[in-house]
Amino acid sequence: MFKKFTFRKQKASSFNELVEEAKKGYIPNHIAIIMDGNGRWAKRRAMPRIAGHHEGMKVVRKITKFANKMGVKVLTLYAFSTENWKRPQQEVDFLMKLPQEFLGTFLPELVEENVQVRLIGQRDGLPAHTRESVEKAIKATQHNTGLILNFALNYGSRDEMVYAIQNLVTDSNSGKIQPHEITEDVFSSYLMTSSLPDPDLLIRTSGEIRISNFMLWQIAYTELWFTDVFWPDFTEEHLLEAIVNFQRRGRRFGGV
Ligand code: V0D
Repeated sequence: MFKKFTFRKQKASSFNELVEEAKKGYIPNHIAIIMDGNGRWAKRRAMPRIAGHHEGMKVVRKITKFANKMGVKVLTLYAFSTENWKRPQQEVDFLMKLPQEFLGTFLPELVEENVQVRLIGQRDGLPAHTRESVEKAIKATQHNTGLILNFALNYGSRDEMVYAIQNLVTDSNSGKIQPHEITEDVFSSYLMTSSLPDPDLLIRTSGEIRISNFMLWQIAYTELWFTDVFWPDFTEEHLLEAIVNFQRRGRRFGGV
């Protein structure tokens, strides 16, 4: 009479199975992340903002490892913007010590995992201790061939473009380049990301739906992924979710 309900055994895919499945598809070469929500994460726990930043630093390590494991080539992390100097001095001082702390603990691990550290942003504006520890890591990892871990520190996209124009005009005035020779590729080569591919996927955490002066030129064709998750709560599962969603989208770069 009645058709018996048949419960087809739903195979509960483990996280590792989902990872292997995703790896069969197209993995974005370059993922950029705006690591937002550290302060709000702390406030929710009645903790000082710096506690959120510190927790966020641990997530950087976890996500770097996972991106490397997934076969991502470049991971750009927006750690400090040109606007962030407006924050309370104490908070800025704390943030500027994070690279040292991070590298003091994890540099051997990055070397071990063949990660290459890079930096975009105006180095001149950074405190000497911050700049020196990052430059030491860049040097120690410059020949590594695995994931490029590109930190955006004291970075602003408009600032980057103005700086590019200054150098371009200097080269034009000295006769190194003619105006008609300036193409999109030439302009790109004057940006701080010159040796990197454009991001395929940009992720912003914590529910803000803005770009906030991040890689404006470079994200012309980038897929955008916004999540409500605060950066300190961001996990490998969340990154996998963003990658799987990316794989489902058809990218046409303006074609059909
Ligand atoms: C605070 C969330 C790692 C965003 C992550 C100076 C805000 C934790 C670094 C880091 C920050 C930078 C360069 C480097 C090694 C590590 C970092 C800053 C903030 C701003 F070579 N986390 N992190 N830098 N936060």
